[in-house]
Amino acid sequence: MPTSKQVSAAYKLAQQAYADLGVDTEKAIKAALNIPISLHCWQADDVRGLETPKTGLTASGTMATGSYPGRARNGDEMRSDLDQVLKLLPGEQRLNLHAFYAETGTDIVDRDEIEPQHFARWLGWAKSHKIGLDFNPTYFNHEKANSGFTLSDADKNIRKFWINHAKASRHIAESFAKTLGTPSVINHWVPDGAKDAPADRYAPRERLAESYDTIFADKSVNTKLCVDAVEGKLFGIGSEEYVVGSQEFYSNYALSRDKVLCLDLGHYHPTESVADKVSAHLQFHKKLLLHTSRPIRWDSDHVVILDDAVRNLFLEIARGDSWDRVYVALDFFDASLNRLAAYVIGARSTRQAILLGLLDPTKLIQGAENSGRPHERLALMELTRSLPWGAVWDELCQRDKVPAGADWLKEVASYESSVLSKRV
Ligand code: RNT
Ligand code: ZN
Repeated sequence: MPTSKQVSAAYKLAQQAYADLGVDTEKAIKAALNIPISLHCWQADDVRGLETPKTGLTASGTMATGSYPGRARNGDEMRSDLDQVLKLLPGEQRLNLHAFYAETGTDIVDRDEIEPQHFARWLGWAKSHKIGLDFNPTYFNHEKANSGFTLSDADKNIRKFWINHAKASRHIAESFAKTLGTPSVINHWVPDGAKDAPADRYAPRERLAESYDTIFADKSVNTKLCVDAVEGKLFGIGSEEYVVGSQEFYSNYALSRDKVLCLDLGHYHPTESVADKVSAHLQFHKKLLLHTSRPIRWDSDHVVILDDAVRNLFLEIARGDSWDRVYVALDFFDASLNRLAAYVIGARSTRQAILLGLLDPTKLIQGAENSGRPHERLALMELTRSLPWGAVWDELCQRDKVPAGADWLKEVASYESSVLSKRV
């Protein structure tokens, strides 16, 4: 592993290589450290939540596979794991909570009755780390989601329950924002859909729009503090044929209701490029929420790596200079490997992609394009792959006092032997 002197020496050379292409690495490092990434709490416990486990629930869209030892079994273990993770990540982080991580002690509180006080421990934790909190209503893993429908269910009472859950959730997000002094992005994703061809595709979508309109009609919530986002998808487990909240549904909904549209890297046909969608949506939508994920053949939610999908996504944000129009959040869950490492790999590769975007010699490449030299454009784009960005990354880590290279693996190993291996 490189010493701190070696990191600095390599950085000096890299700085020059980038300067030759008109890129200021100092500016890129600062900007890359300042872009918040919202860590999803649900990698820590394989999306189980902290409610008293219930039986007889149908799978509703999220599923972590694997049985690597060390899963966090309660809020304290989750926070302890996240403490450790935060030490290994450079840059600004946030935490993204799901409603079913409420801690209600011995009381049984159903989702339509949750309150800010049930997240007091999470809030205290966020305060102590000086980080912001984001939120998600949990419209799955619940007996009232067993039909496969929630906000679009044909049963009025089921819809009402979920509408009340969403309303309660928005007040929680608002209270996080007030206490922490930073807006809370609340993302609505419902699993609603059908395994096989429904006879009616229209009515559920009509009901979904109506339910959201009822939720957002609550004007007592300050939408500067509680920032609502909506997330569509192509298909899910049990909704292979029909998803009520499809991409078209949410794109139009968000646009007409002034909501943030969430794009998840795993929610499209495998040949579609989310990177290409960004500049199309940003002509009309004010802001986007990006869920970085890694679909393998389907929406498998593998740990994010620095693949072309992620890299190209942030290149697009850089080339369109759209940094202040996107919220960045992680969304993956893999139970087959050390979960802390999963966080570190996913969060660090997402920030590496951000850095790569900021290091892009855009002016030069666009100059080649604008003066009719497509071969130069292609050659320069290829060159960016082998530029010494890794040296810039190591310097970024060093400046933020977190391990460079793969030095963080040692910390993960020692936490595994002292803490995770004792969880049986
Ligand atoms: C599901 C969506 C959603 C969830 C989380 C747990 O397909 O991607 O964002 O993964 O809310
Ligand atoms: Zn998602």
